[in-house]
Amino acid sequence: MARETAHGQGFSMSERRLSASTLPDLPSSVTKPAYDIAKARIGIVHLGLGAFHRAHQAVMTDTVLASDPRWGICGVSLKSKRVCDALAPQDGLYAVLEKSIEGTRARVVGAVREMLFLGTERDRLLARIADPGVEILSSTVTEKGYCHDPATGRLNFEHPDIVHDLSHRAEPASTIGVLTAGLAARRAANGGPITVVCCDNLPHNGRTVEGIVRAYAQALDPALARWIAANVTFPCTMVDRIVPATTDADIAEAARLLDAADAAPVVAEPYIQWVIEDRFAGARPRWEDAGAELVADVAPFETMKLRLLNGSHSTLAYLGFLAGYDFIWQASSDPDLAQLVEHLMTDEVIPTLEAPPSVDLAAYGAQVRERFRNPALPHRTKQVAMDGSQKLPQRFLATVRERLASGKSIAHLALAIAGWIRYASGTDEAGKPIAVSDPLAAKFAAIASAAAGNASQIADGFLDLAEVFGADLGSNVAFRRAVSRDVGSLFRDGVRRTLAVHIARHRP
Ligand code: CS2
Repeated sequence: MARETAHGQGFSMSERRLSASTLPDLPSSVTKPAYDIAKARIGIVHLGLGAFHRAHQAVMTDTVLASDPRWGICGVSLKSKRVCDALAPQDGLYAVLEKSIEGTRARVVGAVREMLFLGTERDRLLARIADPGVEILSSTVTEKGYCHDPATGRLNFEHPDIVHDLSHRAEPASTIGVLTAGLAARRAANGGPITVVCCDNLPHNGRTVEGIVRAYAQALDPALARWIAANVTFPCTMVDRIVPATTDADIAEAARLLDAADAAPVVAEPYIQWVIEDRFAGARPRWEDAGAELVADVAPFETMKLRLLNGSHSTLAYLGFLAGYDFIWQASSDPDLAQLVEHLMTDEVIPTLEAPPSVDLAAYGAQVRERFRNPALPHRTKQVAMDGSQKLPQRFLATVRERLASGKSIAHLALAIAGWIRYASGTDEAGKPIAVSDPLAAKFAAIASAAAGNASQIADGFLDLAEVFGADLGSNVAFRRAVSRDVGSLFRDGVRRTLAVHIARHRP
């Protein structure tokens, strides 16, 4: 008889499985929780039990639990039961496989002490958020999970999930609906103040989510909106760790390293960074003991990371995919793409940034480029390419606006954005369809089909998407001209030749 893993691979029932009872017998090479997992209490409710949370915040929280048992995590899956089902027989335990050229290191994390699936455990979830022992309500649901308009950062009241939630008030399904229902339950139970910690790559993520939640609560119940304003804080955070999707090969590697089956391991690079605005409504874990930075102002860290790391990541994803690369490390090792990313950082992005305290921006950029080249980390260009409509504004367009306002060149940024348009138009250079995964994918397909291969019409159709470019950039002639020219060249000459010409033109 076989059991399903989070990735659909079967395990035999006779195989030893990672769990509280097998934990003591794991090989000594595996790092284990430095505390008794049975004694940990729940102090954090986290929405979005995906790989990123388990490889990032849960790891730092695991370190804190060694000295403070208050901060166990109740991890919530909003859409699919698979991770809950995989973790339940393992008592919430899973391995983080840290991969570098030196090899793979395995650490078993015990921080996730409870798993809830919204579909069947809504009442337990609301009771958890209302519990005064819970001080933190955090989230990792990706950019699109907040149902906002990416160009303005405001709640999109026409989003189907928001329309649904406002008309099915007892059964919200979106992150914002569930989060607000949790806050309402806490208010009703007199659970006290609470801190909402967004850990997604949104610009000013705390402020943005605060605005979205308050707008939603106002539509639901103005008294609730007032309670939130008085009792809930939304610190901004910058989160950073590269976490590729787990594959069957990773599951097999975890089994080898643990000498026990793990149905839900996660894979990550060695690097990890978490910068948190110190603005908590109540008690908080001492995440600084695990290396997090608690600061008064996250903005310079966040802008640096979104524009230098994520902006370059997306550049490599779109142009790299078109050039035939499956993995980010391959695209980063391509000489022309590597030069483009270096120029993008040095000539166009860094001049817009304010360096965070004691950070050297050039050194940070060089370190990011080195992280991307980690050949042990099979991070797919296709994975980073997802949801471009939600990512472009904070990764490229804020930089574009600032540069245009001061009359500066945007040549590299324009090529990166053209790469997105070329990719999102839905066919590769051999004419094969690309499975474009994006909330606006249907719009992209309509633009491409109406343009019937005419590059300038395709560019126009994309640049008219106000939800991405806003009214200002959409009507900026210099911006449109620069991007359209590169879209034309990508269609006419292909990515290789476009890159070569671009690099030759910008050689110092
Ligand atoms: C990536 C990020 O998928 C993406 O869009 O750019 O997930 C990136 O790996 C993380 O932000 C790194 O911290």
